[in-house]
Amino acid sequence: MFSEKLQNAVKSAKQIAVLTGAGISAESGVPTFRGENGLWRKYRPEELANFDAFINNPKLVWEWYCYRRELISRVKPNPGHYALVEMESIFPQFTLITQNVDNLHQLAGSRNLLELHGNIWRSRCVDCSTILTDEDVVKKDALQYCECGGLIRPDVVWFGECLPSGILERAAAASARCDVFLCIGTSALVQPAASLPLYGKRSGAFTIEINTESTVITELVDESIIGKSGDILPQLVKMTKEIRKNQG
Ligand code: BV8
Ligand code: ZN
Repeated sequence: MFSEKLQNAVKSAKQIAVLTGAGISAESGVPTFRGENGLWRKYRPEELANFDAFINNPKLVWEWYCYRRELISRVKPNPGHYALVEMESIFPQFTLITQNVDNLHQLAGSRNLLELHGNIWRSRCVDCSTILTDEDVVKKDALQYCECGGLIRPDVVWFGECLPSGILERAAAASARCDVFLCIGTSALVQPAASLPLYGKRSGAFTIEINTESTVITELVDESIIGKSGDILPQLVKMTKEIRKNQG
């Protein structure tokens, strides 16, 4: 399953950077964005995941997020999420960068985690930016208002919005200093997240893609492994432990 080159890279690696997308949560039952049963098959991103759409039709957008929260509240992390938790304990420097807002990495136990696009379980006031995490706000379908009177929105990054300050810089720094860059379950279409594997590649990291199909970056990575992350990641961790144990 794993080439000699990949095994050697993992054997000597000190710093690992991992970028995950919706594909790592697919086996938990969370629909991806662009797959055939993707979340966006019914809607187009511009209709929902942007600020103007929210201001023009807050009820539709808020209901879409409540629908996704309801769905996500019923799923669990899968072996792919747990494999990354194990990987974090193997490598001295391990940075997990996720585009996902589903909180499944946190539930699985990942610690050094950068959320590029926010978190669906947090809400935020449009006017005063107060962050709300209480479950009630999350569960109600009806629009919610802050004490200041501002409309409450999901605390996620919409198209056309900048990523949370500092997060992208930390993700780029981790990508530029790692020895191995793992890109898992992303179509690599959304910027600036999709540039991170290239930072890794350009800085000399051994770049690995794990995806059920090829993507726009497949040609660029050092190793493309086609398959489900929930199958491949546990095997990658098993191989890593063996190879580094034999290293003494
Ligand atoms: C920004 C949060 C600076 C919300 C998301 C015009 C105007 C403004 C901006 C732009 C513009 N043109 C381009 C841009 C930039 C834009 C962008 O990239 N657009 C793309 C679509 C062209 N980016 C932005 O706007 C970003 N901000 O640039 O700020 C700026 C500001 C103003 C003006 C200009 C620039 C903000 C982007 C963040 C958007 N928010 N999510 C929410 O979730 O509701 S993005 C959304 O897509 C999710 O976060 C998701 O994670 C992300 C990426 O999708 P993927 O994770 O890759 O999911 P996808 O379904 O696509 O792919 C799944 C993959 O998994 C597939 O490859 C599949 O094969 C694989 N898979 C499936 N099952 C498995 C598997 N792999 C392994 N195992 C399996 N079992
Ligand atoms: Zn407010």
